[in-house]
Amino acid sequence: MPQETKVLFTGLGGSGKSTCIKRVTQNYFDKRYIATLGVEVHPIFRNRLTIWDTAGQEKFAGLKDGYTIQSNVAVIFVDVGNIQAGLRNLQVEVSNIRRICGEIPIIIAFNKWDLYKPDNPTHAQFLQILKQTGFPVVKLSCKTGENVDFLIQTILYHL
Ligand SMILES: Nc1nc2c(ncn2[C@@H]2O[C@H](COP(=O)(O)OP(=O)(O)OP(=O)(O)O)[C@@H](O)[C@H]2O)c(=O)[nH]1
Ligand SMILES: [Mg+2]
Repeated sequence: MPQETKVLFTGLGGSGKSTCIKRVTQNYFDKRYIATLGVEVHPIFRNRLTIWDTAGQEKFAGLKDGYTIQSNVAVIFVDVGNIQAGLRNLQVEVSNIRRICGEIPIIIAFNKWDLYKPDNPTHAQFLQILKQTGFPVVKLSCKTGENVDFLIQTILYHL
């Protein structure tokens, strides 16, 4: 693992990046939505990882390229509740990451898994599309806590 490991959290506004950090650091689900302004930097895991939690909302994302520089791994959040927009955004995120950071590992965090309905054909179809990207897909819920630890393990595994 590089000495200072920079983990980029990216994805649309409201996809759950900041909530994920609260779940990891405080084991707490925050049901409020307070949009991140620019970026928040969080050392976690005995300072082995530094998560850069970026703003998903376009109006706060002016310096996004600068925050992305020298990331060692990127986690793109896609929200079950906003799946179509999340998928469209995925392509934008991947090309930005490739342009700025080259061939770093990319992980898809399919968040708000508590909202996933297996009998909803759209949900199942989108899960299939995400898997076909070839990136590791972690299905997690920051609300219930399901697979949040597994996301961290997946990040560590890919470093
Ligand atoms: N049902 C459900 N809601 C969630 C989950 N994770 C986050 N949320 C909610 O989604 C909303 C947005 O969460 P944030 O973590 O602030 O989203 P963000 O990606 O940081 O948004 P920006 O900072 O604008 O980029 C909040 O109301 C959270 O409570 C989840 O797993 N399930
Ligand atoms: Mg945020």
